[in-house]
Amino acid sequence: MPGVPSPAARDEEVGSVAVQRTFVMVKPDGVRRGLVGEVISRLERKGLRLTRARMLTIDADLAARHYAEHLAKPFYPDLAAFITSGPVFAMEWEGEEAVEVARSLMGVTDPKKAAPGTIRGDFGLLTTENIVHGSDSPASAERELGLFFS
Ligand code: RTP
Ligand code: MG
Repeated sequence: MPGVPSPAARDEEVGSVAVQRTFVMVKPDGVRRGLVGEVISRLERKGLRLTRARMLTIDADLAARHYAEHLAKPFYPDLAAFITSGPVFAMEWEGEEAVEVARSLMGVTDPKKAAPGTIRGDFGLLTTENIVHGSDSPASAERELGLFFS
């Protein structure tokens, strides 16, 4: 019948919805400041689903693997010292376009430039101590989830 999609076409439509999972982590400054609940609440209210979580302290080896792309950068020593400075809260979140949605809720890297209404924009000031991490692509999400939830 014209205009009525066949069951196969409907299946394709459902399949095209980009349900993703992403890795989000409250960094040591966020844990110290009691912002774990705030971060969870914002992502939950947006409609993302929390599917796994654990608290841990990152050691130097995990820091180097997680931030492998930044190992040669001048800021890496400060970044490594900070990310290993206390417990973090590591999470897996799921939902439509979860990678980009989580990043948009976080705001840009430098909290001074992050828009009000974002996590970094509302709670941060320093580039290193920017409260939260989120995967920057679906491939990064799979790699990072493997590091923290293997
Ligand atoms: P993240 O990976 O932590 O979610 O942050 P991001 O994607 O927004 O930023 P990225 O470029 O991946 O940088 C990782 C972390 O390194 C610190 N950083 N410092 N001093 C600097 O120029 C500088 N640039 C980056 C930040 O803490 C950033 O979150
Ligand atoms: Mg990054």
